[in-house]
Amino acid sequence: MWDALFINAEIATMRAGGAPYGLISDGAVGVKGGAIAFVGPMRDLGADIGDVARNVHDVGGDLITPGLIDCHTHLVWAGERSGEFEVRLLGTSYEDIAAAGGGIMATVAATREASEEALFDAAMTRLQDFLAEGVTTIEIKSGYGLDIEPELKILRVARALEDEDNIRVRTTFLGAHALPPAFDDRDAYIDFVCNEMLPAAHDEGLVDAVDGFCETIGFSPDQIERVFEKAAALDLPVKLHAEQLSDQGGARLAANYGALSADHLEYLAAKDAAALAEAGTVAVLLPGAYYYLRETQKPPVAAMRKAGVNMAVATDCNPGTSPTTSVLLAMNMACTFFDLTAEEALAGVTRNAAKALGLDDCGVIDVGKRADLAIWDARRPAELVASVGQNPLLARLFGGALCP
Ligand code: DI6
Ligand code: FE
Repeated sequence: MWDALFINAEIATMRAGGAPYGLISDGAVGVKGGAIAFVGPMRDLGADIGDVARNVHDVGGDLITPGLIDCHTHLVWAGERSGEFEVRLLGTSYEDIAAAGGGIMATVAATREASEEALFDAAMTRLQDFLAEGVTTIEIKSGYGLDIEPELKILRVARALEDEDNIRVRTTFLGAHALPPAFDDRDAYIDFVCNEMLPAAHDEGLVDAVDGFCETIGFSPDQIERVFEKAAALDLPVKLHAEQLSDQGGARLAANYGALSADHLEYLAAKDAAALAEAGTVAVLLPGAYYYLRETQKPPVAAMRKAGVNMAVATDCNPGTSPTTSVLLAMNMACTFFDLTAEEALAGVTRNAAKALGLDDCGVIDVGKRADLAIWDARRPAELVASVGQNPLLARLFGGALCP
């Protein structure tokens, strides 16, 4: 039998291929040993639920979804960048600020200065917002250290967050995020990333995936390719910040390397959608960065949909281009700005977000999957997507345990 049973629920299982949202009305979810042991209509439960009687939760028609997954964040940083926001309002571009040594480098300077404890506390405060919105898995990138010790510090903090709270953390090494001041040659820095930083982080067991910033103000496709080669040699999956500010062909490169995801993609050429679909590379849409940079170029969502690309949605939580901790807001923006359907937005933070992290034990409600669930004060899945700045979460279940 079950450790706990949730009855009278509207269940958005997010299983692909069936009813919209994989919806089960008048449903029940049974949990055992941290996994889902039953999901289906109440009428399939049978009469024998007696021995879990104390752990039967009647949710009275409320909505249950998979726990949400944010598959792209830069959660661990120090300092703040409101001054940049002010000058951007007056017309200075994000690239101009980067060229003048601000932007990512401003956060790198503050993050290098900060102690591991201070970084942990700041990140933990942000993490609470994610938990409050029903997030059960979060990806966290390094990339604000850009030297061995500070990169390791960020990744250690990310791992420590997982130890401390009821959350699953996937770490991504983003050494190839920007050129640090100690280097004036991008190729030499990439050598350092490949030969020293990435191996050091990997040796400590701190890396689940490897990412890069393929951009005029970041690194060229050739330089990123060297990072991907090193990742392959270490048997680590790759992801890429691609086509955020210009079309560099990064998404094609990512697809060639069988990347888990290509992220941003505002400047993706529609014809390149096919390469992502073929490789099974998830397109991670980050509408918060689009909004905050007041971008006008939109990712080619219709072409990606037509090509059969799996699309995920994430916050990109970072101090410079997307200072938000709200997955629900990202879902809404993915619809209003990028024309996702409400169902695509919810799939983007559940089923497809799991794919973008290479996880196949979460992101849908199905027998055998982890019992990571969110219970909402809502009757229809679209309610989660349709509101702005509201949070109807009632409860979060992590590995079968109800979290406070
Ligand atoms: N693209 C982004 O939007 C973040 N990193 C990246 O490669 C922003 C990083 C920052 O401005 O701090
Ligand atoms: Fe990012």
